[in-house]
Amino acid sequence: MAFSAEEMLALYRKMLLVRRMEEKHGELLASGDIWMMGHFGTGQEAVAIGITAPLKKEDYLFPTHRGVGEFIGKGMVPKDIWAEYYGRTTGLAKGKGGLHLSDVRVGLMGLVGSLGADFAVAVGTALSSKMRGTGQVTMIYFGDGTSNQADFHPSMNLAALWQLPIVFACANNQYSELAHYRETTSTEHIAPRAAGYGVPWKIVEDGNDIQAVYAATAEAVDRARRGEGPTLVEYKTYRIAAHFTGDPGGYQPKEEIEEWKKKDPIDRFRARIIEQKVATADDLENMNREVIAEVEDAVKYAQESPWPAPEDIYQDLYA
Ligand SMILES: Cc1ncc(C[n+]2csc(CCOP(=O)(O)OP(=O)(O)O)c2C)c(N)n1
Repeated sequence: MAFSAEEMLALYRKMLLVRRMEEKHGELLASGDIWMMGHFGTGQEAVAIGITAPLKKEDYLFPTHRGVGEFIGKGMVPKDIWAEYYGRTTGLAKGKGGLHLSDVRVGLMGLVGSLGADFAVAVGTALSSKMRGTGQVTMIYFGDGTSNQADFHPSMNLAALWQLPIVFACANNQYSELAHYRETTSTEHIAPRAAGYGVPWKIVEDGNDIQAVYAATAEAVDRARRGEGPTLVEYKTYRIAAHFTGDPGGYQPKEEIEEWKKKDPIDRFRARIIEQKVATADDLENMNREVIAEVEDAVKYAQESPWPAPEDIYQDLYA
């Protein structure tokens, strides 16, 4: 499977946008302009953009807390992200969602605070689309740490039993909060656990290669769409960023971080684009400038948006 030149550039632009969005978030936090903390996905952009690329707008995606990658990938636009981060009325949740972004117009279900609580909900949307015969696929994206949450298991079981159109997409970035994978997880890999439930699985050894991520995911999404049931795909990658913006670090060996910086998925994709003469370094620098301008405009939009009124707290309540 090879991308067309147009697809390569579109995916590269999305990866850049994710990186620039998160860098800007870090700057705004440092300057005190925003107080919404972030869990950046630096180094994981190939997974976030590669897994969302085979999805259609109407497919459901249950996202993670790790940055804005899959939100951008699924089609949420920067101004809607910033308006929510800034707590303004123009946010899609009118500023009440904050970090817990959602955009149901593009199939982005809400980011849950209690990790793993959405496995069963994702089985629910998959069951719903199967019963309604809509052809929609559900994808639930989660980290290696979250795969140890209890709901993972009954959800895999029911997804297999009912042959639901769902893809379990696990980014194994080797850390769960401040603990290394080996300190928290009994098995070498996550994906083979699927076999216990009769769910096909795959490991993408190089999760920093967007083409490898895309190819494995597209196969799983197609299977689901053909009505052939669930798949679990695990992507091996690395979190170059700290766990969250208040994390003092120190538990990831410096040499390990440096090694992974050399495998930066954006740098690698950029090199491939230039090598294949899809674009020149100058073209890509122009694209970078456009992306920075897009981020700046979106931030400005949020900064200039109105604050909610105190009485708005009583609006949109279920009870
Ligand atoms: C049920 C639950 N337990 C603990 C937390 C706190 N917490 C937030 S992020 C995180 C790490 C999750 O690790 P992983 O799933 O591997 O994703 P990563 O952060 O590495 O992207 C934890 C434990 C939480 N949000 N919910």
